[in-house]
Amino acid sequence: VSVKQLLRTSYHFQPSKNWINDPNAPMYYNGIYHFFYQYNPKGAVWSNMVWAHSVSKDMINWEALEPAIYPSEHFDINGAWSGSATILPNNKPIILYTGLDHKDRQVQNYAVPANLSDPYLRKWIKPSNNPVVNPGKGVNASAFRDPTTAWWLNGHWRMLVGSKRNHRGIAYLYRSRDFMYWIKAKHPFHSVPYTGMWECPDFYPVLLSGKEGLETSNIQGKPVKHVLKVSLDITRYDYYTVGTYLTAKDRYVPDNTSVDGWAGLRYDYGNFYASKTFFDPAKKRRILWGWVNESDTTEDDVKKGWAGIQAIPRTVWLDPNQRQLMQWPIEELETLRGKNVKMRHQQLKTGDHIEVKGITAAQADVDVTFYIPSLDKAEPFNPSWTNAQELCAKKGAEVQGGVGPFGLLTLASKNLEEYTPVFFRVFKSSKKHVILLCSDATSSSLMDGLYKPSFAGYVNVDLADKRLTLRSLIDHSVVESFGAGGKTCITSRVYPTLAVFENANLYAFNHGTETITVENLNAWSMKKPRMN
Ligand code: DQQ
Repeated sequence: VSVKQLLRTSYHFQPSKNWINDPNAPMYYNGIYHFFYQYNPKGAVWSNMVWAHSVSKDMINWEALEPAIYPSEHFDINGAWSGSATILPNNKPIILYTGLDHKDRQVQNYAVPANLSDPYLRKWIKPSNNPVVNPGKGVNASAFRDPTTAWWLNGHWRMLVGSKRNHRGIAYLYRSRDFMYWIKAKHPFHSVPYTGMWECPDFYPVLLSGKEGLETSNIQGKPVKHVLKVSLDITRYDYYTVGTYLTAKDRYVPDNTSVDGWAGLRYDYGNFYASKTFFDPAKKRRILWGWVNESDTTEDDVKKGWAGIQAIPRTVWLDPNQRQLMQWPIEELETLRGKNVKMRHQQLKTGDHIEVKGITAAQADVDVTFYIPSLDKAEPFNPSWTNAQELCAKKGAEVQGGVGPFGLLTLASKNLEEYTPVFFRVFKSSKKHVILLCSDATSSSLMDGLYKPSFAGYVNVDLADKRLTLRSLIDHSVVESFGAGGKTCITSRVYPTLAVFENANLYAFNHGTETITVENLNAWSMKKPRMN
């Protein structure tokens, strides 16, 4: 394997080369999943944006097609930026996307398949009545982009466009009867001061209970809440709120348990941006795609010849507590599971790190249930620790605690010169326990110039059954982790120099004073799918 490809992922979505970013217009059409994404056909840095296109029957094995949308007309000559698909009645897909026009203004365009009987929908046309939405008076033409999937209600289509005005982040609402002639609503759909540009908004209904997903327009007569997600340009993270769609006012109001802005909930407390969901009618689920950027240098990316991957698609649904979402890798991923090893009722005493042997630890899926015999020695929680990432930076995997840190050492070299720990730490506060999940890149690599954050998030569970679960998808230079069945997710990019291929190891560890039991651990070697 050439040095260039040493850190390339195996089962995460990637084209064969070059730069990728945002997922665009994921959709399902006549038995095929379509995935478009921001792509630079000419190199491994962000530039020359086109819509690359891949198709799949399972969202795991992918076939690359020619780019579907690329600059060619006055309304997109300077770039074809992000957008979304809507399936119109009679099963007709249509894409809304942002074009950078000949004056570098951001305008919204549409594109439709040239031939609906081509199962792959290879060719897309951009009719000459584009653009269908201009920035208009009072709208910042250099901050007006990323149209959402449209939804139908009371005789009109509606869609959102992300924007800002001074420092206020805004989701503008547009209405149309025919998808061609759009009028801006008098009031923004939602806006929040001091949050800056809202990129890639996403708005969709979720059922109050159960994992089933809903079509974006399908809300009438159903007990639903709505989710609004925005990608904050300033922090480069994706934040969402759970709330109510006031259909009479055509406005969105977050619940009082949901915080707007960067103190709010995140899909992922690591590297995950510009995400977008779609409804999969084949399996009646809502699926989330998110871009995972590199954490190495631009020079490294140019040397590698590639940059950026997509996270494994995740099924999303409302937590029974109705205050947050749950996420889990799509079940199709399990078709890649090969050799399986297990660990059962294994005690982890202070200082233990026990190897999980017999799988390809650099390319693996690990699912573990930890049992916590006693919570008595949990460290006191200081209420000033509002920032999980700062707490993880202070109390890393090596800092002894009471209950934890315990978890997995992923991508670990033999003598632990390199390792990426994914672990829990349990604290005691006056009312309840506070659980921290960390995915700490600090010790992940001996290489210079890397961004190695101590990503972390709190996990809102009560520990009544004294168990915590953790699933980690390990794929050479990415570790994607799901705590407590998908309550808290963290994705880290890491670039080991020693812990590569067969020199990568996996351990279960405990650096707390209290013994923890690995009640059940399953680890699988992962096979390589057909990837573009
Ligand atoms: N990336 C696209 C924009 C979007 C940004 C351009 C988010 O449409 O706002 O590549 O990463």
